[in-house]
Amino acid sequence: MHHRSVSDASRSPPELAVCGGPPAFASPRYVGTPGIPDRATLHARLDAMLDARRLTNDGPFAREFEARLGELNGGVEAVAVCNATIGMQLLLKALGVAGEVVLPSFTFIATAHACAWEGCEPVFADVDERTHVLDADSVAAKLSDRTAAIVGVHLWGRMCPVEALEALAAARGIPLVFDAAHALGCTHRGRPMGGLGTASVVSFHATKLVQSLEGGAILTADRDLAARLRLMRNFGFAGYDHVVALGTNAKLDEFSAAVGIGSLDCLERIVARNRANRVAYREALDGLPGLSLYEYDEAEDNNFQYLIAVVDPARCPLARDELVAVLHAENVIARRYFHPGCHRSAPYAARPVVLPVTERLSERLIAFPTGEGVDAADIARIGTILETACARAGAVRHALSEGRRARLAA
Ligand code: T4K
Repeated sequence: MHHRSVSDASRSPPELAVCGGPPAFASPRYVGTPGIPDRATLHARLDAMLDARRLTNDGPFAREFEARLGELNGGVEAVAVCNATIGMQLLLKALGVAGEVVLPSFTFIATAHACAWEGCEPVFADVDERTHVLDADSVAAKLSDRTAAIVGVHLWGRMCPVEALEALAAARGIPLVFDAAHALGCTHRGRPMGGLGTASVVSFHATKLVQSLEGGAILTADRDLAARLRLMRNFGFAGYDHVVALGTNAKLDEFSAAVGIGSLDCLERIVARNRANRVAYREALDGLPGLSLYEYDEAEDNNFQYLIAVVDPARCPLARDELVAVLHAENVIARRYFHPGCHRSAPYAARPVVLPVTERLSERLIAFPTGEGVDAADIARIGTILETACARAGAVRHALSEGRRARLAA
């Protein structure tokens, strides 16, 4: 294994942009650069859509997308929707969830908002320090007589402790649903994640592994639930002029579905790229003090759509936020996912709760650009930037505080 000391960086260190040098990248490298489907096939699909003048309302591309998603998930039902946030709302409504919902705070704000928007009270549980997903003991401690559902989040594509959560939900007779926005293509004990719990919601937002511009789907083995969801996403219509239930408009349009099908076609290509990027990041971060890659369960299928590194403040010469500022100056738009945690964000912060692991992780993680927006050469350069910054931590800190002072004075 290659081990380098920080002082190796002094051989030919580039001038860092925070210290006045030019940015390493002329154009930004983003977390979440969309993977682009094969254009010729997509154009042909869009022509077919325009020729048929079928633009939305359960059209042929939406149906094909659903069939492909069901297949990918072990034959479950897939109900395509306009985005995952609305998908989660629809699911909670269809299950009649009312009261408290126990969920992690360490997630994208949409998970909490979907619960609150449906009139439920989010009760935040803590996560496991190593896996970053719900800690079943913390969930158990948050259950009350008013708990109406448990919402697990397969963060970074890492499965929740499924069996432990199932046992807690079953003991109370409440649904266990999963926010699987990050988990398409991932498995639990070798089984596709779509069959877990009562239902799972995936996201096809532009920044996701499979994207449909905006979009999402609810996956469930429960055919009655799927049928209810299909009614509810289309105003409750059971046929022309025949409304049988409360509904809303949560449909996925044909343009989005056509992009989603094209994107599914390149799932393997993008996962392979993410995997290769991960190898490159491992090499780039190797030997840097206090910076380590988030580890996956190698026995499972993982999609590696997020490239997460953990900063150990006791060992890294720079703080997480300083590293992120260094990277942004170089046009590497790394992100502090998911800082500061839902429980410390509006409107939930009004009801204080202490979640030590969530708080620690939200101060320590960096999401790096991956997917098709970066290649091995970019990642090696990102490694050199970090190495140089760590070797010159004093100068970096000084430049950042000067910059802050200048901005305040301006
Ligand atoms: N649950 C979880 C656990 C989630 O992570 C999400 C969404 C949801 C639920 C809700 O799913 P949806 O309702 O969205 O289907 C982004 C996405 O907007 C959001 O969908 C995603 N999670 C979250 C993790 O990331 P932001 O606020 O970071 O977005 P933004 O605009 O800063 O985009 C991230 C980067 O991607 C940008 O720096 C640039 C790049 N980008 C973005 C877009 C939209 C592109 O290169 N091209 C693009 O078209 O939330």
